[in-house]
Amino acid sequence: MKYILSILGSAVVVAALSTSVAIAGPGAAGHHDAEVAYGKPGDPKKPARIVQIRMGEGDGKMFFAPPIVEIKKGEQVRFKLMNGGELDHELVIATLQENLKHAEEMKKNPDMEHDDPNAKRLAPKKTGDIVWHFTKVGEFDFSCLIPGHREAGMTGKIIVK
Ligand SMILES: [Cu+2]
Repeated sequence: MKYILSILGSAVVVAALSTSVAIAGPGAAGHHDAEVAYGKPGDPKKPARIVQIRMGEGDGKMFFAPPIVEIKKGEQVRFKLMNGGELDHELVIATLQENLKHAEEMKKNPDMEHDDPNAKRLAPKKTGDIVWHFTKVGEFDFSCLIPGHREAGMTGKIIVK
């Protein structure tokens, strides 16, 4: 395992040197492509359907627009995220159960930042992408897990058919 990890480590260094693309570090090195209940990290080199999602707040609420995204099984999607609000926001894709659990953890550690393939945090007026490959049918959640935001309306649904 050590051997594999060191190969991965040097591949990341080479990639980082040869391009200026930031490599998002997943929680567990070596599990980058691991498939989970809602699919797996996308391959940015492969074609993807573009889905734009705007994040923001207003009228005492916080939102994702649109709040529902329909996807075909097997489709790779590039979410183009735009934070149009005045506060930091994030989008975390997971099962509803995982996001609810994660939201509780965030209340204990409000400064926890996400830099995983299924999540992106953006400062006001910033844009960013998540590329995700939806390999399994089901209904999944996307939420902003910054304390108070999900409760204020920052949650949406991904339906994979
Ligand atoms: Cu938010």
